[in-house]
Amino acid sequence: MGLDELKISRAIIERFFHKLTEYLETDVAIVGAGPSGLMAAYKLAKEGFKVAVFERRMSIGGGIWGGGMMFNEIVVQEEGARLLKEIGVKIHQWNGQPYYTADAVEVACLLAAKALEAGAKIFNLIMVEDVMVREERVVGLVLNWTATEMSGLHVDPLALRAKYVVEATGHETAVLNVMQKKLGAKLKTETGLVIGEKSMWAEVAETLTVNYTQEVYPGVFVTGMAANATFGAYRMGPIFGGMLLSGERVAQLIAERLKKEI
Ligand code: 48H
Repeated sequence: MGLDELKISRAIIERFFHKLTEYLETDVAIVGAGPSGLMAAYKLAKEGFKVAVFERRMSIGGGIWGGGMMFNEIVVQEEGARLLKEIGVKIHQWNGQPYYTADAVEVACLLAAKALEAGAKIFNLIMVEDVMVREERVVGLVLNWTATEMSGLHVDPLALRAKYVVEATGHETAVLNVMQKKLGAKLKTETGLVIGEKSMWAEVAETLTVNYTQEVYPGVFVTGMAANATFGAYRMGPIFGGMLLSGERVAQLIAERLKKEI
């Protein structure tokens, strides 16, 4: 039997649209497939919730791949090591001290693999350009192809509904920025605005990442580096435990909410 190019095309088109349609209504929509977003996706999907992740780039993993200054190894502390072990990443203790290294590529791949295996869906090449609101609550996301934005074409987006949105866009805080600009959204920060991240202080920053992981506006939870940027906390450099722990924390907080609603 010869291969039929039209059948290949039909298979892709039908399957993709089936997948996208299925996720137009979801429990949790996560914006950004970096370490915090992927960990949140894995934990929530494992609990049985319907989870979609939207990633602007072609590849998942966000800032993991580059390790520290393109040396593709990352460091985690004891608590972070627990989570890496859980997803099957090989870790190496450094000089008998409580610093653990892992291969950045292995971390990115296994995080995504675990999220997918648990049932989360990842949509790459799609960017979140806006949110959907009802009164003072975010109820969904507004999506467009990354290529549309890059080309500067005027193409209207599509929307999806989610019970909760996770802002996991890292340093950029892309979701909160648009909410600030278009809704004048008053966030649960000291100023009501995205405060912006501070310079490097790893020890404090790693704790604050987890402490600031919370609902920052009705329907929107912030995680990872976006939590530091939102609340004006320090940056931590290439130690990734806080990102993973924050992803785990945001999943716990949202799971508690969703369970109450059942
Ligand atoms: C869809 C989008 C959009 C959009 C952006 O930057 P990330 O890796 O985020 P975190 O918070 O999980 O991890 C942060 C970590 O990588 C890091 O930068 C650290 C630890 N820095 C410390 C320091 O001192 O510098 O991933 C965010 C993802 C990226 O893949 C973006 O492409 C994606 O979000 N993204 N996706 N729609 N509008 N904006």
